[in-house]
Amino acid sequence: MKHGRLLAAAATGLAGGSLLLGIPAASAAPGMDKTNKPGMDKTVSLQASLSELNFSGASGSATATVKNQKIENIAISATGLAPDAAHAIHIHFGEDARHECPTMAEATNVRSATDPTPRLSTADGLPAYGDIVVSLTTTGDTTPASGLALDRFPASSGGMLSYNRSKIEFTDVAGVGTAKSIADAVRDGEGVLVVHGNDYNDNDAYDFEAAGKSELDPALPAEGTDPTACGVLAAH
Ligand SMILES: [Cu+2]
Repeated sequence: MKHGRLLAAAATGLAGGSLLLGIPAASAAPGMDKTNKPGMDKTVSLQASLSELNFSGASGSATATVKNQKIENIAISATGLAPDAAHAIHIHFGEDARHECPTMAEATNVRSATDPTPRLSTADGLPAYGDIVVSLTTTGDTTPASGLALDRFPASSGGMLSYNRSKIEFTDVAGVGTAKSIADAVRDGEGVLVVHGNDYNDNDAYDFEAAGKSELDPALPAEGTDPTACGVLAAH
């Protein structure tokens, strides 16, 4: 099974990939938001509308409730994804990021020598959305360390995916901020939801033929890690 082998590679390639995602931030100062006085119950409902990246045709929506330093619940539904494949999904944030989705104008790659279609890697999007701060896995760890654990991310079925998980704690992320500062930023609408995974050559597998190796982990195909949909989590 092609997928099975990819999943195993993803699990072993995890540590190296997440290291490469780290971008040193200038500072990790605690949030100075006046609305976040100590002792106040800080609960915010967030929504995101997911739009395609990499010409994927994917779209979707997400809702999340964030209370203090915890995601009480997050629900995501998306369609038009690479069918029957695992899709890494993260909340990204960076103090110096623009807190928005990248555009294809920021792509620094093409798919291949024979297919010059612009290709936006995960790294290409970092100035827009920042680092991984939460990995939206289906089970177990949800920290950035699980960012490439494709065996624990939801898989699409016929290109459709739905995800729901409760009680996810924000954690301190080296080079990004403390759990509190990251939770504050996400409640303030600075978190960006990114869904990854494209089947550029429509052969029903993440392979190295279409776009080569992932910049995050050379053991993974870029197809498995390039962003496919994105939306800013904002209050409503
Ligand atoms: Cu991501």
